[in-house]
Amino acid sequence: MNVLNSRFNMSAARCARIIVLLAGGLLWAAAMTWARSGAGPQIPNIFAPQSTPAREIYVVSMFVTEICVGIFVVVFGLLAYSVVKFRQRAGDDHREPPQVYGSKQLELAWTVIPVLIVVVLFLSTARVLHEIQDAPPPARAVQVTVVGHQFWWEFRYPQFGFVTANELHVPVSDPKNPTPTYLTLLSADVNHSFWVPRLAGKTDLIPNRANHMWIEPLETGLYLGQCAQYCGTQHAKMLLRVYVDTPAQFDRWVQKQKLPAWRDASVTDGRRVFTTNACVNCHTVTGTGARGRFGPDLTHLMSRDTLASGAAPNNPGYLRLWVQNPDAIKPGALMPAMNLSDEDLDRVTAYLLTLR
Ligand code: HEC
Ligand SMILES: [Cu+2]
Repeated sequence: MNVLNSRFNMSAARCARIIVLLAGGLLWAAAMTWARSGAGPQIPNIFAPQSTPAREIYVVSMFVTEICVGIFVVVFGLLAYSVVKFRQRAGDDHREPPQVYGSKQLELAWTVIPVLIVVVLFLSTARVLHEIQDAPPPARAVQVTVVGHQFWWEFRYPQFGFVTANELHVPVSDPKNPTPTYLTLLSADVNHSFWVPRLAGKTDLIPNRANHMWIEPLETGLYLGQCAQYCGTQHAKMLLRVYVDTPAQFDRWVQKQKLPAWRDASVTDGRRVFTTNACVNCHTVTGTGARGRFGPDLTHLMSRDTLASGAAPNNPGYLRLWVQNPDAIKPGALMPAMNLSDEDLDRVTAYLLTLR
């Protein structure tokens, strides 16, 4: 019986060892693939922060990780040492080893050291929290009000007096002359969460409450993010795109956004389709009667690269498909299919395409 048992134990131990090795190998392969894909600038890689708050969070999290790895190495080292050193040997007398009770030194060591570690972790975290949450906006800061909607983002620029959607433009910040962007986060319906991993931590958008956060991107480019709080069926297609522009690009973009909608005489028919349908109840196009707020502002629709919060590229084909049947792109989106005739669909698409 005993022989059987020990044989069984040995094969179980071998199995466990193989499983651990396999799992380790898989983890390693996943980490390598992930690290390689993380090299692209567009991947929202939390290990490649590009903005002051994200960097501070990264530094403190690495510091915490280092301490934890240190603890792990010490504890595991001691454990491995004892397992090897005090293993069962041939000729052991099987007596209990000497027991140590009430050693002041030991008790003190394993109380004081962990307390010190926790104090260090607490203070370094509190410092970063304070630096991020209590940073006063400098005079040159850009202010943006972000309103979360099911399932898209509204961006208001109160300093410049215009509203846009889904694609946030901000200037790159020069540390010598910082131009961070301060965001006021509101919600029109349910909870959402603003998360662009390379720019800052995530902050929720909660109905009847204004939350605040800021970003200070230090390099130009496109940064991707995502609504990080489940908000309904199309939550997964509530993507965020932050374009970090040079100051000159940003100024040019702002000047363009401030203009009323472009009026093109060749699309009068399409404009009529738009203004005589319910589109105007949900969408704003400045300079026309359309003042709806339920859907994205369309005044400069064609200045955006994507449609419906990153759900599709903004090109004539997808634009027509969207107006014909939003569910084809984003099932459960809160824009109804408007049942336009094919001709009206062509006309209104031609009109939308002039909204540069
Ligand atoms: C009941 C309100 C409602 C009506 C009516 C409506 N829309 Fe929309 N529309 C929305 C909402 C909400 C969205 C955002 C959907 C999303 O991204 O989840 C949207 C998105 C859009 C977009 C994409 C905007 C962007 O920035 O990505 C276009 C273009 C558009 N609508 C055009 C139209 C046209 C043209 C009509 C009329 C034929 C129309 N809409 C009628 C609510 C409406
Ligand atoms: Cu959301």
